Amino acid sequence: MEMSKPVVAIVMGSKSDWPVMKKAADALKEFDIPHISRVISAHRTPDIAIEFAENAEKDGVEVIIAGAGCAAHLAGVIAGKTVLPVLGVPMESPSLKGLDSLLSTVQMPGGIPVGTLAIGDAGAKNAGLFAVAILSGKYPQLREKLKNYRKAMADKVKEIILE
Ligand code: RP5
Repeated sequence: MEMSKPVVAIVMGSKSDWPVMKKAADALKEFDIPHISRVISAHRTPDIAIEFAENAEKDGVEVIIAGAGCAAHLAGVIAGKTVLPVLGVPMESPSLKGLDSLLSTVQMPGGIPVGTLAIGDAGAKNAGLFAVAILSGKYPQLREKLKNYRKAMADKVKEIILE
């Protein structure tokens, strides 16, 4: 695979999101996909959010994963400034357990899509795996690795005998 620069950018609204968003990075690591993880806030650093999204394509990024919590507009703001696929991960929030983040991320008006995953850890992990699936259209070795990954998962389940 010819990937020298990061092809996936993981962005998140706060450093407090990192323990969850690290699951996306871990999934990418399993597939040896170069990536970058950084904090960008749609409301605290809106100019940086726009600049990042405007430059992502020319910087060689192919998929963006954006995690945010509460009034979670980061993924939508970024999607408004790039045609790269944007995957949104809603963070579990203290007051509404992430339902606020989920609805803010998933309810994009028709025209500017954000591919929204589940709230929290599962969503972050699946965002990483979804990025692999998207990239596997261009990098065929990844598709094979993904098939092996699924097979290993199935094999583990088949081994389980409870009584
Ligand atoms: C959002 O607000 C972040 O994505 C985070 O999930 C949430 C809380 O941020 P902190 O107060 O922990 O910085 O912008």
